[in-house]
Amino acid sequence: MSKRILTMQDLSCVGQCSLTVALPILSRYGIETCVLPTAVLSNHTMFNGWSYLDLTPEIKNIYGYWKKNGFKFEGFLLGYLGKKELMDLAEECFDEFSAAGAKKIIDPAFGDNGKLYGGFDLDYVKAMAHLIRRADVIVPNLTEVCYMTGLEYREKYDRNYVEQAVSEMKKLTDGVIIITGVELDGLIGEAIYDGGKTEYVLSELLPARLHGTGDIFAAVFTAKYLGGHTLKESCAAAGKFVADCIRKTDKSHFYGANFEEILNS
Ligand code: PXL
Repeated sequence: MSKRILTMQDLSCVGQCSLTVALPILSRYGIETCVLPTAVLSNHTMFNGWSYLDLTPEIKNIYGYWKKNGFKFEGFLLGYLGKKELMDLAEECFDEFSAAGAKKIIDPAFGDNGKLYGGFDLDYVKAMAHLIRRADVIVPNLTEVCYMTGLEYREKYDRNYVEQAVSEMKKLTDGVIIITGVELDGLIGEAIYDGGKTEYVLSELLPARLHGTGDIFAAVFTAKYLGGHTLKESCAAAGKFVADCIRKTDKSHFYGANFEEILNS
């Protein structure tokens, strides 16, 4: 039986990311996916300016009807939320709409390459650092780890640094910690901490980094993990999917990764 899950993130009209990535990927993997759009943007924020319709004021109204209908979700994938006021609403969503055993997967999705995405500030980071105590699995990149924990951001690092990053994250959450986009020994992948020793899933490092690949990773990971695969298997599948997308994508623009061809292959 297919799982019914909820993904809460923005809807960017142009530029593949967030909902326009999560929805097709999760559906393709057989997960019934309900959406809670947190904002509608003309385009994602790597383009030159964007409009932003904040849907925060509508969310209580949506919850009212969900309560009335008794909706429950067997999993949650949170990505780019947009406003810090949404953190309390995310917690309310977990409290009201979790089916028994529902897994909460959170991608902080507020920065990369040592910088915050446009429109975010340190108050948002602080609110996210608080929200992730509720996560069963958190999938930040090193930029997000550094902002949330205060660890110094480095371009070059070794396993010790990554494990220090894991230790800092452990202060914020009891959930599984998966640090994405970790580059070690000329390879790229994830550091996974699930209570024991930190484990790594690494594969070929491609010369390009593309916008929106974090969202693709989170969606494939969620589909696999909620589909019953192990953390390591889910990371390996998601990492391979992202690498295949990068190989297929024209790198001269910001429209996002070409995941459609991979999804259909
Ligand atoms: O991929 C993360 C993301 C999601 N949504 C919006 C973004 C970004 C990254 O910049 O701008 C609107």
